[in-house]
Amino acid sequence: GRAAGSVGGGVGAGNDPDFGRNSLQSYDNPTFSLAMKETPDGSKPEIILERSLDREKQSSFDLLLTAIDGGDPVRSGSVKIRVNVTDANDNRPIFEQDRYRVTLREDAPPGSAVLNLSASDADAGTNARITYGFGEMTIKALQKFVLNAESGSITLQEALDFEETCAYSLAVEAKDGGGLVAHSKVEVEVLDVNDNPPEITVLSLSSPVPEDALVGTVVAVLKVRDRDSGDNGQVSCELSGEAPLSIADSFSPLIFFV
Ligand SMILES: [Ca+2]
Ligand SMILES: [Ca+2]
Ligand SMILES: [Ca+2]
Ligand SMILES: [Ca+2]
Repeated sequence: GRAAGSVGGGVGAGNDPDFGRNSLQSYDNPTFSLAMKETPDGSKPEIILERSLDREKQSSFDLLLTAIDGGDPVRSGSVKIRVNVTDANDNRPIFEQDRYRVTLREDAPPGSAVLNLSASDADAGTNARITYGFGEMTIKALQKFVLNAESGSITLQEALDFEETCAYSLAVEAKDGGGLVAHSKVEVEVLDVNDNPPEITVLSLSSPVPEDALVGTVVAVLKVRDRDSGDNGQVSCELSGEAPLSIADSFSPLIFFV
């Protein structure tokens, strides 16, 4: 015989003349509806998806399908149906931070930990499985740093030199198993260490000096340089020994006067 479908506790029975002989119910869910499909073997209830699914909000639905006869007293039979939602890769990974900043002393030994990247993915299984990698970067930066694809940890691979490069910008990526990618940046600031002694260069030297040289005669012109920065590169000079000479500090070349 024919039957009417209803959802939500009896809504929508319609004007089916045979309503009452058989009826079907599912409840609790606007996501699914019941419809009766006419087939040569009679009409059959079908569960129809009414709304788009989101596994990240609800990963399964428990439905109760009840059939009621039209007898007196009414008899019914019911079956529980669980609908599981499989995951689609509809979320890309998200980095904890859009931009990371770290500072490293230039004397940090190779192998030093720089940073642990962390990204999350709302999907499930391989769709949420994240691997890390570097994006497009200078060869120099790729030589200095290494990134563990599984753990997201960045370590120093090669010694730094503040005097050569005082900052690096690392482009990092997190990719899920379905190929969606997130991007972030790591700004590495290298801190100066006093690893260079001052260098003294003799630019000119008048020796021997005649004994009748006038007081104030320039005897030597020197250049003093320190490759470090700030206080580490500030140089002051002193002269020791017994000669009647002094240092005049005229910008960078230093001049010795008699
Ligand atoms: Ca994903
Ligand atoms: Ca998903
Ligand atoms: Ca120095
Ligand atoms: Ca230095």
